[in-house]
Amino acid sequence: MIAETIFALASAPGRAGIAVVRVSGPGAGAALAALGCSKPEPRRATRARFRDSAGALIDDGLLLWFPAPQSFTGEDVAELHIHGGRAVIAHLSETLASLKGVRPAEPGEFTRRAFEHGKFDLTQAEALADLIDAETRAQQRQALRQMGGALKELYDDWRHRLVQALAHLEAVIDFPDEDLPPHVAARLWDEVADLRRDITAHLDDKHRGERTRDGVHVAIIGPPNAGKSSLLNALVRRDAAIVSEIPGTTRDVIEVHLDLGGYAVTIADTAGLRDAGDAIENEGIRRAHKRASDADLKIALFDGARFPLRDASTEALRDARTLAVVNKADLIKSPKIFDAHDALHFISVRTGFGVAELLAALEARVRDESDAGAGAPLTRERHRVALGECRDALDRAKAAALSELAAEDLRLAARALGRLTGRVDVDEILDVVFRDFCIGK
Ligand SMILES: Nc1nc2c(ncn2[C@@H]2O[C@H](COP(=O)(O)OP(=O)(O)OP(=O)(O)O)[C@@H](O)[C@H]2O)c(=O)[nH]1
Ligand SMILES: [Mg+2]
Repeated sequence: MIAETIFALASAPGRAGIAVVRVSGPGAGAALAALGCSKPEPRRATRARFRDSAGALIDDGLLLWFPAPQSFTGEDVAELHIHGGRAVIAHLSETLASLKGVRPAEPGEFTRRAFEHGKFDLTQAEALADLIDAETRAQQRQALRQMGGALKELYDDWRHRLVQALAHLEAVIDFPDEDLPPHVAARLWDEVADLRRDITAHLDDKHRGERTRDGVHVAIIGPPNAGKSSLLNALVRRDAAIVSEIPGTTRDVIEVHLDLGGYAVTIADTAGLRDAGDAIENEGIRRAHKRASDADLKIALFDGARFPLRDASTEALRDARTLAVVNKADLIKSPKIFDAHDALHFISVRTGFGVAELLAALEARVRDESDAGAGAPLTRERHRVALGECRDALDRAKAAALSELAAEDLRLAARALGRLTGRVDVDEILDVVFRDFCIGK
C-alpha cells in the first residue's frame, strides 16, 4: 500500500506573522509541483511563490525541502512558510486538499509516522507532546531530557539485559547436554534479581516525574475565617476567591494554577472545617477533606485571632506533608510567641508579613516533591503500569517450578518493557542465543 501524503498547519491557528504548513509523504514533491514550485535544494530556505490550480497566487513565502529519510517523519517533507493570515492559510489548505493522494493529517499523525519510521521510540514521542504542553521550566527540562532518550536508553538497556537472561534460560532448556558455560543458570537468575531491583528503585520515585508533568497539588485547609481565601488571592495576586468576614464563605473547592520557581503548582482553596448545619456547606467540607487527602502538599491555616488556640479538625489533618501556618499575625500582640513555635509559619495576609517566606518554604517543598535530580523519572501512569507488569512477571518467573514456565514469564516481562518503548520483537532472542553460544555452529 502506498502511504498517503498528509499536510497540516504546524504553527498555532489564528493570525500570526508567519504560519508553517508541513506536507509529508511520497507525494510531497508532486504537491510542490502542483503549487507551481520546483523542489529546492534540501534543507535550505528558498523563496517561493505558491499558486493554486487556476494559477492564482496564494502567497509569496519560503520553502524548505527535506528528502526522505532525513526528515522529521522519515518521509519526503516540505515545509511551507507563508504569512499567517486566515485567508492565506485557508487558500493553501484547500489547494493541497484538492490534490490527488493528499489529505489533511489526523491528530498526531506526523509524530506517528516518525515513530513508525524509527525516528524515535514511544517515550520520546510522549516527550515531544509534553514539550509542546510544557508551561514551566521544570516541565520543559523534563520533556527535553526524555526526548533526548533518557527513558528510552534506560528501558532499552533493561530489555536488553532481560532478553539476554531469557536467551540463557532458553539455552539451558533447549541444549542441556551441550557444552554450555558453567553457572549459566545461576548467573541468569542473579541478573534477573538485579533487574528487579533497578525497576523497583525506578518505580519508587515518589511520583516525581508525574508531578512535574501534571503539577504539584496543594490544598489550603483550615477553620472558617482563618483567611484561606485571602491567602489564595495573595498567592496568585488576584481576586480568585471571595473573601468575607462571614465564616463559611467558601463552599466549593477553588483551584488556581501557579508557576512557582519553574514548577507547575495547582493550589486549592477549600471550605472552612467545622460542624455546619447547612447541607451545602457540609458538602463543601466533605470536598475539603477529599482534597486534603488527595493533595501532594497541604497548607494548614490557623486563625491568629484565636491563637494560641488551634482548630482541632485542622490539627488532625496535619502530617509530614503539611506546612502549618498561623494567619492574622497582625492580631497577635506579643511577637515573642513566634519564636516559641518554630514549627509554625506566622503570616499576615493583611500586612504581607511572612508571606514571602511562606512562599519560599512552599517552593522548596514543591521542588522536593518534583525534582528527580539528574535521573530520568517516569512521567506517565502508562510507564508505571508496564513496569509493574514487568516486575510481577519477573517474580513469577523466579517462583516458577519449571524452566519452561519461567521462560514464558521472562518473555512476558520483556514484552512489557517492549510495550514501553514500542518495540516488541521476539526474533532477537534467538539472535542472542546463537551469538553467545555458537551452538550447532
Ligand atoms: N486581621 C487580619 N484579618 C485577615 C487577614 N487575612 C484575612 N483576614 C480577614 O479574615 C476574614 C476571613 O477571610 P477569608 O479569606 O474569607 O477566610 P476563609 O478562611 O477563606 O473563610 P471561609 O471561606 O469562611 O472558610 C476576612 O474578613 C479577611 O479580610 C489577616 O492577615 N489579618
Ligand atoms: Mg474562604
